[in-house]
Amino acid sequence: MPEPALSLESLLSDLEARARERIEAASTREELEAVRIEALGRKGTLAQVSKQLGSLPAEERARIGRLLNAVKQDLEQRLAARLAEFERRELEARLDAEWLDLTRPAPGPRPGSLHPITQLQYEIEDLFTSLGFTVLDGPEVETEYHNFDALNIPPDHPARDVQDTFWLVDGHLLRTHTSPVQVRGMEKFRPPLRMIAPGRVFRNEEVDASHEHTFYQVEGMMIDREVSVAHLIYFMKVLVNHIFRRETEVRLRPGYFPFVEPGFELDLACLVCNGRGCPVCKHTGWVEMLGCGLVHPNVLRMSGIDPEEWMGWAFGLGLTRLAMMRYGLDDIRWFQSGDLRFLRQF
Ligand code: FA5
Repeated sequence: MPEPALSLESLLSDLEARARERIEAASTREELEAVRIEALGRKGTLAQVSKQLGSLPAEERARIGRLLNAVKQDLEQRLAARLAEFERRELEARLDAEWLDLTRPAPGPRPGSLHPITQLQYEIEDLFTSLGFTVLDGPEVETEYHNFDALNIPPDHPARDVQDTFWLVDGHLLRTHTSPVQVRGMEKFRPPLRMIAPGRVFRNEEVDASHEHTFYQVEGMMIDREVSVAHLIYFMKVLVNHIFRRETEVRLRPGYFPFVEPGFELDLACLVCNGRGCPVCKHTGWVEMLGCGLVHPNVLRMSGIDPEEWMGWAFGLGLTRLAMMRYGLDDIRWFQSGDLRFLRQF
């Protein structure tokens, strides 16, 4: 009869030793849980031993029973201690990963910024006001007279077709350029006159990488007694060098605008591809930046200025195009995309 008790005793101590070893060796909660189920579960090894107690004599049953309880308690304590250790380590790892510096200021709302075109416009305004120019504003919904007639573009003039116009039902139009502000400036102020007029213009034309239907221009005009093409070129150079803060390659070529004579177009070496050719410059290496020239005597006369006494130069700069070159942007449509990923860069 003592046989089974002895073998149960040694079985228990074997079970305990093995379970202790596995508890120590467990490296995850899952491994620990597997040991618990195997040793202490309803069908576990201790439960199997417990079933055999009934066949022992009363005294032995009590002794082995106490031993069994002691082993059970010991394993339960070891499992709980190991589990607590895992939990502590997991918590430490989480605290490390989710570390918060409570002394830092709260992030708060992200500050906004001016649109890149507005920033460039303000820079140009600052430059020209420092050179004695006044900044003028004009309406976006214009009369046909100010947009065309007063600029020496009569109704049947082919130049009207060049700038595809959005007409309104009441006979007004969305201005196709900022040149009508020249006319308004001449009507309001007497010469000598130095003015610039930044603003939004509209053209009913196909949109592509370098053409928008709605874009920005800056008009500039100077009227005085002794004004020449040399002045005009000087101011254009000052403008380009100021914006790009370095010598930038430009070319001047003859251009036709009914409101100037002679007329020129100024191109900028494409800064998107550095002149190698890309969709922005239509693979020419040059981007058309502005039109300019000496104000036509008819334009002066129509605004009540005597062309025998006064002369002037004027330019109309593509501000949106200039912004593209400034930021090396390969598509003009970004500016009006409303895409915050784009806008947050400025
Ligand atoms: C004019 O608008 C004339 N009013 C400029 C002028 C003023 C000439 C005073 C002489 C004296 P033009 O249509 O070329 O000219 O446009 C001027 C500039 O606007 C162009 O050089 C170009 O930089 C820009 N531009 C023209 N069309 C577009 C467009 N669809 N999208 C973006 N920029 C454009």
